Amino acid sequence: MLPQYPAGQLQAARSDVRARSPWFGAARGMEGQSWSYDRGSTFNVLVGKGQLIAGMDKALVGMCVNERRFVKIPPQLAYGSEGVPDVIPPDSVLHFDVLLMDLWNSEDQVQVHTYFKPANCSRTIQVSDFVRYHYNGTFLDGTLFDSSHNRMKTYDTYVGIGWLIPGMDRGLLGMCVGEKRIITIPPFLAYGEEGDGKDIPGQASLVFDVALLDLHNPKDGVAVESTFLPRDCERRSRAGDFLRYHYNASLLDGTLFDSSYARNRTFDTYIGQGYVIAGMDEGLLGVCIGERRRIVIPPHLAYGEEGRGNIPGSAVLVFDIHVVDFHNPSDSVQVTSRYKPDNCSVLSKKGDYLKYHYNASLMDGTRLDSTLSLGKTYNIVLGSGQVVLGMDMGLRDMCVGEKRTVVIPPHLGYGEAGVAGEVPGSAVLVFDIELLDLVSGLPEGYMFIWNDEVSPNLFEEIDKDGNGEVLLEEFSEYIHAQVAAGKGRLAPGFEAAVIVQSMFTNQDRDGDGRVTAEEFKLKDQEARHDEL
Ligand SMILES: [Ca+2]
Ligand SMILES: [Ca+2]
Repeated sequence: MLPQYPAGQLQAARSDVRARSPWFGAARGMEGQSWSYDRGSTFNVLVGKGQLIAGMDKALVGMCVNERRFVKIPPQLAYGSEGVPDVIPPDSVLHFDVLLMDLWNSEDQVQVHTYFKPANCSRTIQVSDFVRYHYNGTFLDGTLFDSSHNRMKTYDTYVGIGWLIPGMDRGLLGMCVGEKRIITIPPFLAYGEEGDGKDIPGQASLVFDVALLDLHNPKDGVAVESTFLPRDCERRSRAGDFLRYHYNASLLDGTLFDSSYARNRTFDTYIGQGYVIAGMDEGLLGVCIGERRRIVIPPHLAYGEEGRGNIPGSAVLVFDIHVVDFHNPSDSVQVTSRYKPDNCSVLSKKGDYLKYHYNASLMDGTRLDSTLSLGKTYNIVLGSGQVVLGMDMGLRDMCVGEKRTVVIPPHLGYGEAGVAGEVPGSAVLVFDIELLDLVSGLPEGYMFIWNDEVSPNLFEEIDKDGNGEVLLEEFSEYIHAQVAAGKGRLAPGFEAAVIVQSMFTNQDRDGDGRVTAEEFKLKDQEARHDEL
């Protein structure tokens, strides 16, 4: 340290500037002797306060950071004719090489310079908010002393409640996510005279180049914004429903960390039952099918301080979701009649043979299948398990000419598995149906019935050649003749030959290929056997 010496008159623009400067200094008047200082032990002094020799007080005025000056001070502005015993001879001219590294004024405040502001800057940092930001910390001369970028990890902290140095607590206020700022802090609002550890010397002004990535308040709840609401929204999701939805998930700074679209598969889950993070469970309540929502979830309702996978700790999450469908396990089939003909008295029932057209689609309108594209009707026997249960239910009590929309939940459709390549798992299906034809079925359990009285000599009539036994050919010929004559009816929707074969086999008790009079019995005479 240079010895203090009363300052002379000084005309200073900034009369109480403190300077922090390294001295590669030399007093060349001393036969080459010099005082030299490394950068770690700067000379810190108030300018114009008489802490320096008059010449130096004068020479420092108007200097800027990183400026280097060579200063020559005559003895009358230095140590005069007396000098300093054993150090500076009388009448010495002193030469200094001064590099200014830092300066500040006790009147200084925190300086904030925003050099990037995002278009949407609605929410800004308030006292007690929790933030995640990246920063480079430098001294006024540009020397980097710390960087969160180098650690590859954001700095995470509360703002305005003393977790930070006062200058940072103030300098971060009013900042929005995506904004970039330079915050310049005088030492008395940073680490003061003591500095901080080996990195920050005493009396250092600090410059933080800050980029805010994340912002929330511990009091925040889930924020839900509906970005698209279908006009037709009769039903909203509630706890216990099973939802299928697509989503893009990102951090507040826009970093995408997950997407169902990338997997080309919806995310399927029960809601309100803890299968997803708390914020999602809440944010998915009250949605409509087809709705798009932005759900913003604070970390305490997401993955907390720990984070998970590529989700950093304490991160706010933004989910942009699109609800494809939802249902409840207690749902039945939903039938809406879109058209009924004037005469709608004959209604479909179990066993009836139906011919109908359909368009099948998913709730989001994705087309699955259509009989119209095949150019022929779909034909089934109602209640015989030829279609999924929901369809069987949706076709009941329908008259020819009627048009319906039938919504089928997955447990009455294709279930969790779906149909590979055609129907997604757990999908709700929509069928637009038009019934074109209905052939009344036979009473339950019958594959053939008589329209009229049964002939008393039935066996003899069937046994055409009168040899006392009936072969399949005789039996088949007889049944078909009865049907053709309108005396009997086969169950509609099945192969006649198969029915006849089955009837014959039932009568041929010993299975020898012929039915005897003994074997031949009417159904009504025997409880369990059907057909004849
Ligand atoms: Ca015969
Ligand atoms: Ca037999």
